[in-house]
Amino acid sequence: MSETNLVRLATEAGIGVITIDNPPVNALSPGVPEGIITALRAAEADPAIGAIVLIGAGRSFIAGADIRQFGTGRARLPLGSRVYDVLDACAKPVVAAIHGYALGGGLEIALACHYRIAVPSAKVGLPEVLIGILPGGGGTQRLPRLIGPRAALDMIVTGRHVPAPEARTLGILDAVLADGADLRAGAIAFAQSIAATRPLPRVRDRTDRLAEAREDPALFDTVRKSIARRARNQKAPYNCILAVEAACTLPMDAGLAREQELFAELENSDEARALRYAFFAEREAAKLPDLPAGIAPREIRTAAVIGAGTMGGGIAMSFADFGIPVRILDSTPEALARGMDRIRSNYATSVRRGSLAQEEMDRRLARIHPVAAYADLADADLVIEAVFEEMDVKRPVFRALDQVMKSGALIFSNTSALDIDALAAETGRPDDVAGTHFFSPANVMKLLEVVRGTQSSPETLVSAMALGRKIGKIPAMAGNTDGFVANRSRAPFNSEMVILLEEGCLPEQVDRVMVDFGYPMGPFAVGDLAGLDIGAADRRRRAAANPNYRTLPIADRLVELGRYGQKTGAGWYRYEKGDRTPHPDPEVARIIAETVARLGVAQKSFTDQEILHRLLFASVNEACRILEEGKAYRASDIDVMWLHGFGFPRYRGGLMFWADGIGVRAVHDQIAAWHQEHGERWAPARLLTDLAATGTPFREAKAAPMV
Ligand code: T1G
Repeated sequence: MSETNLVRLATEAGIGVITIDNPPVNALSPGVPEGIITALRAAEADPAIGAIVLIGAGRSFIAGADIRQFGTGRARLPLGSRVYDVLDACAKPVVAAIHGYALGGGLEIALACHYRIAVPSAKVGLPEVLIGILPGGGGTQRLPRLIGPRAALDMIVTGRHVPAPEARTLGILDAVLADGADLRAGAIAFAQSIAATRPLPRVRDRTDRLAEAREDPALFDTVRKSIARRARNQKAPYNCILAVEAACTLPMDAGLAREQELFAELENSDEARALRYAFFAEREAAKLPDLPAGIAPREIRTAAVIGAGTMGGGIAMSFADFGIPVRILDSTPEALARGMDRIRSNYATSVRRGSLAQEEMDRRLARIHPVAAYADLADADLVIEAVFEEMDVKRPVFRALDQVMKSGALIFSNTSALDIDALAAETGRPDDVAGTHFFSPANVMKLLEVVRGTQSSPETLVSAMALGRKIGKIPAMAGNTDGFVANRSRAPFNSEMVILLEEGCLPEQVDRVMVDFGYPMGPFAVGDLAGLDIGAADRRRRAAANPNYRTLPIADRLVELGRYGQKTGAGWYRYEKGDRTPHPDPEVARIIAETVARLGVAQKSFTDQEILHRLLFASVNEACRILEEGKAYRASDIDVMWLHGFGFPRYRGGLMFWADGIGVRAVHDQIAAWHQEHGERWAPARLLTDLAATGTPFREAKAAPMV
């Protein structure tokens, strides 16, 4: 599109209205900044124009710089001639008129204007830190001048979106229009009202709020300490703080130069490349390349959940949290009552922590309706089965749902591994059946693994993916295989971590390595949280189905001894009453030694890297098998699942992106060596061998057609 298409200038009642029109989110793609500069200069030169309005076409103001341009080496306009600088120097007042989003460079453009107004539903933010960089368009220098360094640090270091009313209170916005007001008309009227006002209120001239830093010299170190755990191994959050610090210690132009230096340190960092990759991988996962385009999802106005246990309750909350009325049923009134109590308790905890208002808790609870019979679910648009993870329990549920649910209702299962086709076969409408696998806690974890049955219709699959987005999840498609994609790719990791104990590791050593890598918790501590009895049941099922299944005697021994984890006060670790802190337990070391002696396994010491690679390479290998079997569309979908299902550190991009950083040949060669040393479980996947032979990165692997 030419600059004039991307940005156009019109004059209305003495006001020059500059409209940015770069769908879908008015990103500052090549031609957009240049177009704004051209329009500004024309408006400045036009005597018929007394003031200027900057507004976005479509659904938003400006969503920021075009993220696809980063890392491409594309030259950026030098300081002094960028759109922010031209706005800042404009001789006529410019009003930013904001709807939808003003994010990143979009908000920085608004900050370089003289005034900012918005509709109530608008949101503003500087989310650059979330993609591993920092606001490079003057935001780190202007925002502290406008709202003070403390509030500016909160926005810039967290990257959070700020709703218009709060932005008004903070001082970012000069006005928020009334509900339903026409933004363009409101902006023109506002521009007319200030057209003659001089001097022009340039943000760079505001220094009063910077006094906050002088009054609190410890401000920046306090923020650095407050983010230490969350920003572990990352650079961008700390550079954000340094940039804001510069705003409080340097004149504006020197501060802008310092901002550029700090930005340049980040743009091509591993952290930024990984976070940019994750951003686009999440959006790519929503695309179903083998389904016809343009399929409309079924409308979901009401939902139902079968099973009021931990998962069923969390799923019901997921609907209520996003305004969807949901009915919930369990096998007995007592079980249902327990489920409702758990839901109330979960919400009450959020209210107690201050993350949820009491009124909002009441509104959400009012959307969750316990019911006594299947017949009470009949007119729901969708139902999710979340009963006990046994086929003998699930089959009759699916038969009952088939009897009662209205025609066209979507019938989903939350099963984490069981055969979707077998469940669909219990109904007369297998095309309406699919898996929607939530991750615990279901109302918190973002991943929704959509599992396609052989007969799931395209409309059913599109509807399941749309449901994910509707309830704030990140949906990703999986083929119907044991463990689907997320848990199947994770299974070798879960085995290998225990096998390492047979060879000389201790749980706390493995956990330290994985926490240092960036996981919020070590895998053994996570096991204690989830319950070791659940893993043992899964191993029994797999061993019954596969005589070659590699058993885990140490893990089985703990379960035999009743050490299920936090719920029994001891598992891989010991727990003090009422305290969830894991403590290394000499009893576990004794159990390990006893088992090792019985197995006669040679002992060795491990480097941190070997522990890390033994766990993650095992899963990379399984991920290759999943791709070659056509059970996932793309390697980046597996990354999305690891980011949002297992807490893989986002600044490393995802399992496969991280493996690409090591190199497909190096990964292959190490796996081949472990194949020689440890046997068949380490046999390199065929796809891995093929990728290594051609040097093709994992993220460019061609998956087999989804089956
Ligand atoms: N650049 C390029 N493409 C973008 C984009 C961006 N900034 N934002 C969105 N897209 C694409 C996205 O990939 C998808 O493409 C489509 O638009 C719809 O997006 C100088 C350096 C605005 C809240 O970080 O947070 O400014 O999949 O599905 O759910 O200091 O998009 O359709 O092909 O997400 O309604 C800072 C990133 C950039 C904002 C809308 N800005 N975007 O969410 O739609 S760095 C951001 C978002 C910067 C300056 C710095 C969200 C959204 P496709 P979507 P949505």
